[in-house]
Amino acid sequence: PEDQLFMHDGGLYPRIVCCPDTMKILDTFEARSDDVILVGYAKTGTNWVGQILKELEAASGKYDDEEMKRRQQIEKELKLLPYLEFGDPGKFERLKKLPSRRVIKTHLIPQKIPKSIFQKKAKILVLFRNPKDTAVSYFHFSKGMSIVPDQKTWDDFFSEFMNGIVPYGLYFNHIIEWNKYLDDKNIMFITYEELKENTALGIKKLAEFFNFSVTEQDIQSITEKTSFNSMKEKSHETHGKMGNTLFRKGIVGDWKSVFSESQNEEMDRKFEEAAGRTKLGKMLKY
Ligand code: PPS
Repeated sequence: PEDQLFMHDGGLYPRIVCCPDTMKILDTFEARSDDVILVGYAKTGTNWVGQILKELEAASGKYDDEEMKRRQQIEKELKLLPYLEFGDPGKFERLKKLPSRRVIKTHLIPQKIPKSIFQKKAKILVLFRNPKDTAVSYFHFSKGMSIVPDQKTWDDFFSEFMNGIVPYGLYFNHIIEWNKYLDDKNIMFITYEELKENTALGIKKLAEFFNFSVTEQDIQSITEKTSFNSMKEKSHETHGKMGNTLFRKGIVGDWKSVFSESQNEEMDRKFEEAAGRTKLGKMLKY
């Protein structure tokens, strides 16, 4: 495991994208009060929801073509990897040059979220997905990316996932920890399933929460632009070779074709024993 994962402050991180020196200085990240923060455990749909937020920001900012190009150029030059914890430690300096409103994504557990995000009262969207589909998505991704050690079969992966021996640790812990923030007015919780069921409505709720001023028409167009098929079609442009692994199926309930009866029981039991008892856990019924 040392090859692919490293331990920092009690947490496991993927070496392929996270650097120990960056993890050490996460708290030097300087948030702005108007930052748009998206938090979600790996494979919960963070690329999808991140794109929705970027589209909302652009529509709300009413940037003309020239301004849009200027922003894209700055972003390109800054060479910022897509998650706060990814890349070299110099990124926190470079992030200061990114024009507002910045959309910042992370897979981190709340204890590791840079403190200035809370101090500046930046709004945070916390995304969850039912743990079974999350595990299946993670398995396919880890095979494609070799970010998890020795994941040759689904059974191996299932066992590691249930024991938290995967990047970002045990998914259930994220639920238990975020549950403590349920009453925080600066934090909104949403599920992948809810967003899938009625995407336009979900996008509308996100716009209201982050105070994006958009029209019904904007919401319709963002719904279309961020559909699974549209994002998959563009994935070579946006994600290069990784596109095919990342935009896999984009559906709810894929776990049913993968989980064995006993794995299903084990997950139900362990979920009920831990995260399932929390209020947030009850929102994630699947
Ligand atoms: S990562 O690698 O942790 O950043 O992955 P993440 O983006 O969080 O999650 C990947 C899963 O999200 C699905 N996805 C989508 N679903 C619906 N609509 C859209 N537009 C969309 N884009 C990505 C993606 O297919 C992964 O789920 P699975 O189940 O593997 O298909």
